[in-house]
Amino acid sequence: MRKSYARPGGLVYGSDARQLIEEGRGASLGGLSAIAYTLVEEIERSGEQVSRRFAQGRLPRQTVVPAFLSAEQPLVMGIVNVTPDSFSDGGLNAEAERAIAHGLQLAKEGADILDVGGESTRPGSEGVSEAEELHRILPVIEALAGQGLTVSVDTRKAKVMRAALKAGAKIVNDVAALTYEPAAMEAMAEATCPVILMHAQGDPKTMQLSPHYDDVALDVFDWLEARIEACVAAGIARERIVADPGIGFGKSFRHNIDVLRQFTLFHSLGVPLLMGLSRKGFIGALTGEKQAGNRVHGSVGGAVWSALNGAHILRVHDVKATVEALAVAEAIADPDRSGL
Ligand code: 7PJ
Repeated sequence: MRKSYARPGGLVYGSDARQLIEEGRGASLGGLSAIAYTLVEEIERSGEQVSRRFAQGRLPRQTVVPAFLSAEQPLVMGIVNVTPDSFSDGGLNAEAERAIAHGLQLAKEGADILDVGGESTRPGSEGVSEAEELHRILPVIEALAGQGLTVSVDTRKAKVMRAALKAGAKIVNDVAALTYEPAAMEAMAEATCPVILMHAQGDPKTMQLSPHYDDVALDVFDWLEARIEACVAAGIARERIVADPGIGFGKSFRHNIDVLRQFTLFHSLGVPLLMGLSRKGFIGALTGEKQAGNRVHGSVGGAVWSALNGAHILRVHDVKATVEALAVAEAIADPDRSGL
């Protein structure tokens, strides 16, 4: 089967971007006002053959940025784990009280969204029961949403999604892209909130054993495209969907690098994009930092790369470091809009 893909390239920023768009020689990347693409890599895949060439062109579908996102710069989603076995903070947030305090701190540091999760999906981890997951996260969601903060819930389970929305969560973030159980899709079809669909190959327990792709970026693209179409067919409006290539979820070191290098490909999905690479294993492999909690500098490098490639949401542990780094990159790329 033959299939064509389009990956935006020749990226230009700030006033240069706006000028090129006005002159009709560039188009906005992912609907973001300060990034333009001037070229498109036309990728043709037929069986095992992949051909690529850069040309002047446009993507088939232009992303419309929904109201809950910014068309100017990426939103920072701060991670609030309520899992005793969470790998990156050593279970520090095991108790709701600590998680709430942590969430409030991240909000103070500039997080736009707080992603509350009660089930670890790190490689090799076992799932938790619905009851346990709810017991962990509901008090945290209630407290943070009660403070007027925007909360997303990181879960694969329908019951947890419904209960979290009732408790005040405004976004559902699902690392299984609504495939964990049919009821998850039904729950989201009945809701009206934004839904983040993340790609994974395999389940958390076994996904890192032997991940395989023909072409990782194209395969992940096809999978996300199919999930978006399935969700739309099930009654979830396209404007509610955010896509995420799922760094570290059934991907080798090289797979992760290839997905990040070609990240702009995913703008062809026509929906906003989330990037989550904070403190993940490939950052440790690149920096030599074995302790997940010490991978802040490498993670910030990856976050800035993602922002410059048009990510709409960055999911991070280290909010202060990320917000400061983004402020510098954004001010240089677009000083007029940064109020300088
Ligand atoms: C991700 C996630 C991610 C989205 C986790 C960890 C593992 N949700 N939940 N994207 N990762 N959307 O934080 O390292 O990359 S849990």
